[in-house]
Amino acid sequence: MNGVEDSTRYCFIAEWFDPQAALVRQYQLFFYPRDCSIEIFDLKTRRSFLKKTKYETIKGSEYFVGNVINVYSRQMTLKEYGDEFTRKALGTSQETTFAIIKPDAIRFKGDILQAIYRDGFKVTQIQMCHLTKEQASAFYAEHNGKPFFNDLVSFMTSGCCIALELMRPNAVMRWRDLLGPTNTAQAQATAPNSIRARFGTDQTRNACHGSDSQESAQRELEFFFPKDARKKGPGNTARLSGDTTLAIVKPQAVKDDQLGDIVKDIDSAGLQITAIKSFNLEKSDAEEFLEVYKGVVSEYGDMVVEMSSGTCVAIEVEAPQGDPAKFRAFVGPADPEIAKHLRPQTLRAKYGKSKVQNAVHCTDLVDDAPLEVEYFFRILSQ
Ligand code: 3AN
Repeated sequence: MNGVEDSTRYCFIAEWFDPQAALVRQYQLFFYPRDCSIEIFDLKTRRSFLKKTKYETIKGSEYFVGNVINVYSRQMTLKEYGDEFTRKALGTSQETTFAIIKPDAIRFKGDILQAIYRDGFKVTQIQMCHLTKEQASAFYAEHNGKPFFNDLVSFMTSGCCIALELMRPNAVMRWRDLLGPTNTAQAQATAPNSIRARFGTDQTRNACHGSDSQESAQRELEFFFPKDARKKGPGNTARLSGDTTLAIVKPQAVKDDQLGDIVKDIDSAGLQITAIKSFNLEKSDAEEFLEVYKGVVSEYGDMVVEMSSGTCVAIEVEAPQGDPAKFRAFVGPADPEIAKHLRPQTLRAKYGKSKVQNAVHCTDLVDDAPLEVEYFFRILSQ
């Protein structure tokens, strides 16, 4: 949204689930980039819901269709563009595409996520899955009958993969460019910096998938990340076996493009990531999840606001030597300032900004690890 004219006004249709009335309310939400102000109308009552107010907590880059924004603790989903002007102005600059990190490249997930961010993409949804034969066959239905189909399906079901929604201007084309040619050997010859050249093996085991058009992207996104909550995409890979612990890359760190660096650090430390999934927490979910800190930590209220202020990414990690406390030590002291002095190699020392925006939440009490993992990967995932 650079170079906007003074009078520019973007319009979105936004929804908010009103817990008191137990219904979804619809709004017209205006965003004025010049002074970062917003204005909201209730579409049903035709009344002003929020007068034009400067609201710098939400950055211009957060206004895109599909995103969840936090307006004075109300979590609003931007459902669609509210007028043609906004659709034209933002529709192409905020194009989305679909990507998969395939089973052969799962060990390079940190490097691949870093390459994705370096190329100016945002990761707007992510989930680690283990496809069934039926799911892989349905996803690649267009190749059914081709000589490589069976090999492709058995490869895609041979291990975990990571499904991604990526966003940036011209996302479909740009991701295809970054991927390089389908055949890894050709990619190495003609596009040595491409992802397939760097991380692929051959024609089928070629590190990543990318949609070939905007239509395919929308269809493939719907397959993995259905918009209608009642539809089910492939499930997550959480073990929920009592020997894992939880890390959450918090909304501020996701917005600051630190997800790739954090995943890379966890992998490089030899820790085993067993599940990954993005979430947008309601304030009530964040309150419930963080309840153990209520009345104990003075930042509780701010922690709730931060946790529900945008997309966060939950990561299930195998507890090192069966001990969640060892993972907590890797994440570091809660206060990044203290972490920088005492444990400069920890995640919070490297990526944290403040006690509340400390990049990563991890399970504090050893006994709570299975409960926290369950909260995200079973209860919230239902
Ligand atoms: P791309 O992913 O480059 O768009 P598609 O959509 O034509 O390629 O094919 C889907 C996947 O099928 C490829 N990513 C690759 O893994 C596999 N594949 C395509 N063509 C062949 C082939 N000739 N031999 C073996 N595998 C292939």
